[in-house]
Amino acid sequence: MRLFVGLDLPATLRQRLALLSGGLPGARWVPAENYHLTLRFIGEMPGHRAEEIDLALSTLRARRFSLGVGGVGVFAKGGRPTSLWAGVERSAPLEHLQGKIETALQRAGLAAERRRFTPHITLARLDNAGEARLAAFVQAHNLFRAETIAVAHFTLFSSLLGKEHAVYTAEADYPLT
Ligand code: 2AM
Repeated sequence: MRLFVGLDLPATLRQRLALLSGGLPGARWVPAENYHLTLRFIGEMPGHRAEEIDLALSTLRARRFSLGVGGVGVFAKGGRPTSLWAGVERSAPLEHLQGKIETALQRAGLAAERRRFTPHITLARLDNAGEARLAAFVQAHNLFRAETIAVAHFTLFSSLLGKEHAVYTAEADYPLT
């Protein structure tokens, strides 16, 4: 199973984000049902490890919090833009939850994540998006702000890679207190 820990998003926010799709040649837009915020990518795990991970996550205690979403940005690899995303405000409770998940997963035997946590919601993968068009898109949507959302649980997702898009399934939800 390919696993990751994340936040699913309310329908109102998905609808709002979906309005950003379009008007950018070279963008493969993520379908609205796939929008999510990754807190920790895990990767391929055998079934028995998935159970240990679930157990570790279910003992974690953290508080509910609200999350601000706004702005758009681009990730690039080797100078080439690879993905377009909506920004997520960094906040102490979000960082705290992410840190607790990291600790729980390390206790369950996973190697430490070396990448810095950069909260984002991927809107599109980019193949040869023209630089000028991309820059114009980012500028046009930089003032984008969505309603603040209430985060009351986090989720262990499985991901089945498909030809067009991945299929994400919520395997377990963990309530925040
Ligand atoms: P992305 O949206 O920025 O591409 C499920 O695949 C989630 O895990 C996606 O949100 C993806 O982030 C993230 N992800 C996929 N592969 C990853 C990797 N090797 N390292 C970190 N995150 C990854």
